[in-house]
Amino acid sequence: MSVLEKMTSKDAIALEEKFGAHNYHPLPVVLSKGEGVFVWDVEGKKYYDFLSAYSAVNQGHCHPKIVGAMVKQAQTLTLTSRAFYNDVLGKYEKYATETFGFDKLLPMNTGAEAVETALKICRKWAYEKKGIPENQAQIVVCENNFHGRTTTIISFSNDPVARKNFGPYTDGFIKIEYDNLIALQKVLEENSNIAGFLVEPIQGEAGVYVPSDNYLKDAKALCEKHNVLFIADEVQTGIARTGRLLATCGNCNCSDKHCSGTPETKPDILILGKALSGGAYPVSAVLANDSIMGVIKPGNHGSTFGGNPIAAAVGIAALEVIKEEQLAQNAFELGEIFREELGKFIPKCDLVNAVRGKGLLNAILINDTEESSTAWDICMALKENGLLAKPTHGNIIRFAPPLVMTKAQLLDCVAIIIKTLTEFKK
Ligand code: IF1
Repeated sequence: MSVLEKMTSKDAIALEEKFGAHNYHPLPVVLSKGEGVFVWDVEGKKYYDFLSAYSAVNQGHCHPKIVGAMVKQAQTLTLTSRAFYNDVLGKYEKYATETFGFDKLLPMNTGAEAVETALKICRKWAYEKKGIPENQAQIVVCENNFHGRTTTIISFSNDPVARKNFGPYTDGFIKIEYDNLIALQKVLEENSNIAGFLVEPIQGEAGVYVPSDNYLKDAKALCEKHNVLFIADEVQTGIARTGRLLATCGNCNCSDKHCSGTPETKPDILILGKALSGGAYPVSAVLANDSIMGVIKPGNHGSTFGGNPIAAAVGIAALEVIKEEQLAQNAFELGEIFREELGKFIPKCDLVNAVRGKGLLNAILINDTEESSTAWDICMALKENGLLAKPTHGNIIRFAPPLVMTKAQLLDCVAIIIKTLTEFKK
């Protein structure tokens, strides 16, 4: 078959099965078009996208402003490397640092690269500013974390599927229970070589685990007390996903009316990715103030594509869309409706134990074991009913639509979810 011939879903799946590494187990749907909150498969069936490419497509599929910026820049200058300056990167760095309220931005490409960059900055700060003896720095992380797939990052994962047989592992990390301030206080009091605390404001892969209301604020206060950097991984929770510009929003400049604007939760190092580009292009970033970012000197860190003109142009457009379309407010308001509607339904449905989340990052807990196929089977039924979602862990289904969804579309999706759960037979 010529690769140009229109292929069926079956053909496409067979090609990936034969020629692609099997590092994923996708839902059997082959997408060929995306627009706003909708995607279409190769047979032309239309779906609501309730995953948003793991919260990368917050601005909706193929947003015209973002695609337009990408195409325009791609026809002008794609990549110079950082061996030279380019005329877009500085504008992007200015816009992004003012948006999030930091002095400096270090541009990277993927979320994992940004996490690795943050770990390197934290360690270098620890040796050169805090005075921790070289190679003795420890970084505190949380049980059930997800920060990416590099060898160092999976070294501090406790997910055997992500970690096993990828050793030897990187040293220098201490794991504590998530949402447990006593555990954080204890580890900070018992160790003088702690450089930083890396935390997800909401644990996405762990099943959209929302911590106690005071957790981030009190964790940051403990870090300040012990001169430890508070590092927020907002790759998934950032860029308006949780109903505010950032889940740790401490930036009083942000236009989001729901933002508490409290600096108590503002991180020392902020990690962004995914929707920083609206899903159009790999764009990630690490933001910090000069007292921290100043430890990075020429030659200490870099990346061929980091800060390339297309990424910079796309990053500006993606952030402008978030503000112009007030997507944080929309996510906040639609998230309230989503949890309220499902909250009314769940007591009448034996299949679901609870709904939880913030903004439009939500999940339902299925009344079955992690090992069961129930969550997967429900997602297969949702697919038949025109809505795409995927289990995050055996018995949890994540629901994260693009933030451009209207109230009418959200209520339509709630109806699809309720219909599917009502009709579902194990
Ligand atoms: C997969 C989910 C997983 C992230 C946070 C860093 C990264 C991610 C908080 C790394 C990436 C993606 C990766 C993808 C599935 C998805 C994911 F939670 F979003 F659903 F795995 F947990 N920090 N999350 O969530 O960013 O290098 O991927 O750009 O690897 O299967 P990346």
